[in-house]
Amino acid sequence: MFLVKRPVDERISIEYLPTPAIHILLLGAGDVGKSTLFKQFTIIYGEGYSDDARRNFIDVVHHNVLTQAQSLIEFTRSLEPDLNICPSSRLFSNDHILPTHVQELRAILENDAVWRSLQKFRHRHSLEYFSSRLQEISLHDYIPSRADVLATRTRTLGLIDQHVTVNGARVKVTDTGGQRNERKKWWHVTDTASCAVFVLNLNGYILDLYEDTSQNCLKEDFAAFRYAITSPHCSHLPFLVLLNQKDMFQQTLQAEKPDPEGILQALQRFKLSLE
Ligand SMILES: Nc1nc2c(ncn2[C@@H]2O[C@H](COP(=O)(O)OP(=O)(O)OP(=O)(O)O)[C@@H](O)[C@H]2O)c(=O)[nH]1
Ligand SMILES: [Mg+2]
Repeated sequence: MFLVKRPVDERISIEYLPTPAIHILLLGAGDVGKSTLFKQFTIIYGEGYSDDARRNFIDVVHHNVLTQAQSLIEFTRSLEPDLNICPSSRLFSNDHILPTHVQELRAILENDAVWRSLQKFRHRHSLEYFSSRLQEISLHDYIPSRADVLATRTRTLGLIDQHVTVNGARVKVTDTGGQRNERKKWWHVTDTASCAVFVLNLNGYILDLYEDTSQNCLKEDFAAFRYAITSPHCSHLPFLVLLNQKDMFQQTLQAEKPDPEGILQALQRFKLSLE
């Protein structure tokens, strides 16, 4: 057995590995943070991200910020139809953020209504994080930092492997796609896997699912977990369940402050989302 401690913002430590070759399979619904863990394996135990490797993320960062800002405006409008924001045509017609766009983007993200809806926005972490980096991102010589790389969001399609060394042991890690139409591919690698790390997003209880907005993300996490754990393909696999995005969960609970009543209501909503 092994123990994996904490996600994104803290180091992952694998304390004990029984054999020289371990194959870890990262499973879970979409957006829970599997690829982010995969990137952390690269940073902590693998090749890391050289300048060249980080340059490959430049387009992803620009694309993430622009598309997420656009969907946030649409999302805000669905919650507050009177929203008074008209982005200039040049802002979203470009596929890159230029220095001349920064002020307008900032103004949009700082709008009160937009800020309120950001709290329930699927890509909150990524957009909130990059909103403090707009100036740097817009420069022609911008190279994403490792933190930028971790904050990017790209849906995983298929299966991606990497080999790392942990305390002298060779470990293969397989990242998988978690959206509904990706999950059947999980079975292509379960035969060789030594264990599955099943990732759930604790903060998913306030989010709607990308594939079906009538579905709650945390409920979907449990449905995906049931799908994996009851599959004959996984009957031989030990599962480790990782409750991820604790930082976002804490922020959501804190946003209900200072009213203790509010915290109780938030916990009640969390409980209801599990039923
Ligand atoms: N704040 C915070 N953000 C996280 C955490 N884990 C992941 N994220 C962010 O959540 C977003 C989605 O993470 P991914 O790792 O791409 O999700 P995934 O599970 O690989 O999604 P699929 O590839 O679609 O299955 C990214 O923008 C990450 O930066 C976390 O623990 N805390
Ligand atoms: Mg992924």
